[in-house]
Amino acid sequence: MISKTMEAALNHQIALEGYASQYYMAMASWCDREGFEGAAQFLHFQSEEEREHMLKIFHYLSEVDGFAITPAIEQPPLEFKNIQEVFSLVFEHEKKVTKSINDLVAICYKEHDYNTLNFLQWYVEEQREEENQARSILDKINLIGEGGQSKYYIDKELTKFYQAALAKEAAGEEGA
Ligand code: OFO
Repeated sequence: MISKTMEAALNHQIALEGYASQYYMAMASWCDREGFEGAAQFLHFQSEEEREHMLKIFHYLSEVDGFAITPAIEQPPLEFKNIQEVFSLVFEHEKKVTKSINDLVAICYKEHDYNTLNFLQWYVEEQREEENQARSILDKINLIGEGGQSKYYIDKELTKFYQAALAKEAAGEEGA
């Protein structure tokens, strides 16, 4: 049986992960319209991942006799200044999620909820990777700069990030 405090905190996380999925989907659509095909593929992939993160907590709550709340669909921003802004926002959002996961871990200690603490270890690791990935993408975008063919090269790099994410997912599935 999970405490009401922990249940509420996990439901808050469900909403945050769900919003990340919507947010990245909106960014993917913007990228698609602006001709950033690789970036759009990458962001659609991330959007799916965030939905999975949301569902993982959803199912966990049911397993521990909690009540998982389906979050409202909040309209994310639809327009962005440029591709730099898109990935700065991704990075900011991932940092926000990391902070929220750390807060959940702190609640686990406070409540002596070692089941949930154990469950959250996966998220701690995942956030380290996702924050690092977002930072690497931003570094690449900044390195390429704003020259004539920069959009082309940025999108090429994003295609590589997408392919690496796909490969990582496939390797995880084989190992499972
Ligand atoms: Fe990238 O946020 Fe989920 O955990």
